[in-house]
Amino acid sequence: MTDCSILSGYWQDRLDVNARSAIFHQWEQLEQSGCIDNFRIAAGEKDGFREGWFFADSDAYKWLDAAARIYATHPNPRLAQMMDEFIALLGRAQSPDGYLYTYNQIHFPGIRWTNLQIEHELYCHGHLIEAGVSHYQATGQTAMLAIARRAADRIVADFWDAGPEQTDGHEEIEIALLRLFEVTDHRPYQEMARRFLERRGRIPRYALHILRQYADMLRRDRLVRRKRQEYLQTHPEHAAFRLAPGNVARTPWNATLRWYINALSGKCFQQHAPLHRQTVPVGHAVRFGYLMAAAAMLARLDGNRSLLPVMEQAWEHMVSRRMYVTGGIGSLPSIEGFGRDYELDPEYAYAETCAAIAGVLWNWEMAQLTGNARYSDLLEWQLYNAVSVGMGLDGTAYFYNNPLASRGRIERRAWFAVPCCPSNLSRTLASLHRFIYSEGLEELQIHQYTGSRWVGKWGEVEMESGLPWDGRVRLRLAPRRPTPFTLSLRMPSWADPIEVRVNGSAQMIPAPPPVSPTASGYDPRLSQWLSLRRTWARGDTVEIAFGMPIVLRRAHPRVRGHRDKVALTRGPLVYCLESVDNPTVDLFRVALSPESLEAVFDADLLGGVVKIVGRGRRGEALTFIPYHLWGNRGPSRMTVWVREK
Ligand code: FUB
Ligand code: ZN
Repeated sequence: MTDCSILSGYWQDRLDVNARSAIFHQWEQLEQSGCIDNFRIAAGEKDGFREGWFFADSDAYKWLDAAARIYATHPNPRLAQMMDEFIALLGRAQSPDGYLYTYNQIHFPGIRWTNLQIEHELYCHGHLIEAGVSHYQATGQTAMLAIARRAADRIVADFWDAGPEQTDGHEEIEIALLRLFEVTDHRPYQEMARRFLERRGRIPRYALHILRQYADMLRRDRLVRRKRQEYLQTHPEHAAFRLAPGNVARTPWNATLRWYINALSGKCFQQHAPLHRQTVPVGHAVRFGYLMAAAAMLARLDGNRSLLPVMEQAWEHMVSRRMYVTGGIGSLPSIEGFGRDYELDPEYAYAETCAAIAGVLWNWEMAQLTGNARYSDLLEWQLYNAVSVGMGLDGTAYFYNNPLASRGRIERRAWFAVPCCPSNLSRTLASLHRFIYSEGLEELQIHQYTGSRWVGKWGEVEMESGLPWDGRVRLRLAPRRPTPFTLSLRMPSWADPIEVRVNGSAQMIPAPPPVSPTASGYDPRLSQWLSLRRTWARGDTVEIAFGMPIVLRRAHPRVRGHRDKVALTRGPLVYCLESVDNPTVDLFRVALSPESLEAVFDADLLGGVVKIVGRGRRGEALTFIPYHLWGNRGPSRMTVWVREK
């Protein structure tokens, strides 16, 4: 896991917050919300009532996954002890045959795999398995891996020859089984993932099936509520228990109707068509991203690329018509997923943090499969904007959905009734080092620019980077002996001009390819590789200067409500106006004077940022901050898109 270490700069600071604050805050919240007690109850060690959603177990597994990944780079005995104790608890809660799903174990003992479309049973097992893989990779210990394998073996035994109804409504198990295959080399895990993917979208009369599952879920939920009432009669003190509030999202008037249409057609769960026909991104955005990530992982692992054109088309469609300028996906809050082409309302934008994380996973797989720079470009953009916005500066306050405009109803919160994003974010941040370098037969690719050291088959590379504030990057190569290979550098879509010098001598930069306008105004397809082939020797240096002008991005004319509006970006960052910096300005009406804009470093603002200052057409002073930092200073209004006229 650690052939690359992040050593300095912007991401290093974020990783420190993740390791020193976020992970401990999340554990406290999991304890307070009863999520960990659910395992104690399942293990028969605590008398209590199981609380939280049926998929609550997954949040604890994602915490363990995150903790393990953090431990790999920030070892800490306290964290190790917390992990060990939790793993021991999981071992006691797990049924002897590998099954572990506290909702059924506690409320419906003996009942299994009955509501796969809605209740996330396989999704939870998937996160359990992923935690096992991460813990093993981080520590080399096998206790958690053994729990994960027992669960995976149960699934292989129960689902090997199952029908299409036996596929999960929330993809995740596929990624988990493939990750488990990667560390165990046990082929049935890979084959099981392939079968789950292959079976999707083939359930006969899906509308009827999902209605039955929905009715069954409600019936079971009513039983749980009744049990709760009975429990409260003997334990009145438990009546005070409250889950954290749900997230707040602005929804369009026809949200419920659209939920039904999406659910009955199967689109919400990517069950509307077999995978080889899923060329358009639809439905729940996290599920869609996990599905695509799993399909791409499988292609990488088994070498069968027959689905690659499907994924490429789906990606093109998403980028050109269904993605926000932040890289966020999902414009329909009711289904937490994709709307129609060009339907990108900034206030309704759901753009869940987990959906952007799914995008990162998918992009990384596509980058490895195709070697195309566009995927790493979008990965970077999503990380800096649609993912990072999910965690506040001190690691203890989160967003769930990430609109691009807020009139004051959305605030960061310590926790949510559905806390799927915080630990997902933490495990992603803790793995950033995986997305920076990749090594081919005769090629070293640099996908991301961040202060880091990489050790590979030829030797070492050290990188210093001023991003995202300053476009200067410096690489020092130290091959063990002079070695011929190609050093490929991603030329970001956002950089203009670009200068690259190898040992002081300037290199030719390829011109970006022609592209048609995207819905959002951001286009990762402009990114490409600069390939430098030579015999590299110890002490060689590459100096890069990425031009980072302030860019005024315009939405496609078919995106409603965006005419005469611009979104400001600089380098990989999207900017926004927040009322805290502009208390006397009407953010939604002010018209910008583009020629007045200037980028200024402000050491006292939000821990030190480059802000963009300028004027409105009536002389109003305007201050723009990086979008991912909004909401760190109490309640506020915010907008990314600003009038130009
Ligand atoms: O349902 C599990 C997770 O919680 C999903 O990925 C999120 O969208 C949220 O619904
Ligand atoms: Zn989430």
